[in-house]
Amino acid sequence: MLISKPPDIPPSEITDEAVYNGRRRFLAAASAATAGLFLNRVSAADLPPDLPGLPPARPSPFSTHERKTPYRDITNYNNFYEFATDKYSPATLAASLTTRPWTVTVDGAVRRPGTYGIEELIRMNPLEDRIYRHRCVEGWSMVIPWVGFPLNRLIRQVEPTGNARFVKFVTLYDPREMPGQRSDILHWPYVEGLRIDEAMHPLTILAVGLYGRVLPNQDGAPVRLVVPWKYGFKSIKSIVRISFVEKQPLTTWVRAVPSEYGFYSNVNPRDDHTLWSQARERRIGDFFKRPTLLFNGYGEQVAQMYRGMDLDKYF
Ligand SMILES: Nc1nc2c(c(=O)[nH]1)N[C@H]1C(S)=C(S)[C@@H](COP(=O)(O)O)O[C@H]1N2
Ligand SMILES: [Mo]
Repeated sequence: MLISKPPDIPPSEITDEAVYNGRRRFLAAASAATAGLFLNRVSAADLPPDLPGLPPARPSPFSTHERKTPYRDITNYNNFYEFATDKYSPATLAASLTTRPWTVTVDGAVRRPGTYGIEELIRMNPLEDRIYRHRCVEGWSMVIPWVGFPLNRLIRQVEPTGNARFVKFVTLYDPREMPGQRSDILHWPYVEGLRIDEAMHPLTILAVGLYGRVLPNQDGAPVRLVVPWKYGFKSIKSIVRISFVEKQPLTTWVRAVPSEYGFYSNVNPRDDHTLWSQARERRIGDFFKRPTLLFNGYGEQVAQMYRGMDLDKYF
């Protein structure tokens, strides 16, 4: 993510990515050479370490069957500005975040507002394995096996009123725990939002795990949003508040750079307002880029929500 527009776009992110991919390929080649493995085979280091498990999750028909991105990539290449603006240090810096106990407050235009402990949220909602494509606006993508539950389950429990047109999500604000919040690189706390029908959509989940284990901190522990047809920045991490509101919330990246980031931010290969062309993407671990798909390939499920809307205007 970039805060400023040209001319000071130092493509540091892009360079980062190139360096990262180069390093990764080198490591993969080296380990394949020594162990005689095929590049794409899952090795022990690709699987989660001994984090606490979660209740059993059932597979979801919404999962993609594409090859999953290895665990070590999903957990070592993160955007989490509360910890750092580079993608490598959240893996270590986020380790100290206290994620238990943790509560999520649900309030606003609902009949049954409440505050839920994280364990309670997990207990109340049957978990599912959801293997989703994840597309960052910076041009990289992954395939991530989340564990979570549909957000619409929680929404039904709190009974939104007719005034609930949008849902606003807020990340923890605690500069002692989140060192990035001591700088004003973004306006804190991180805020995201969805239209109520997007929030109710069966593809929209709250994720509490990854690869069958609890979420590592750098991926948004203990609970984060996942909206697979939108750019990654919509999928807000480490949520403490979910509010039902009448007006479209002012979200963090729209507030920072309104010309670049829109409220909707549906993945769209034709996007031309962004700094980067969105036409293609690099799947982490792949050498060649691949074409980006409208709605990140989830158009069949979500396109009807945007019928009649000018997607260039509402980007
Ligand atoms: N609170 C918070 N949520 C966030 C971010 C962030 O910096 N802070 N980064 C976003 C961006 S740009 C992306 S691409 C995804 C990255 O999720 P991942 O690290 O689990 O892949 O998280 C999103 N959610
Ligand atoms: Mo992103």
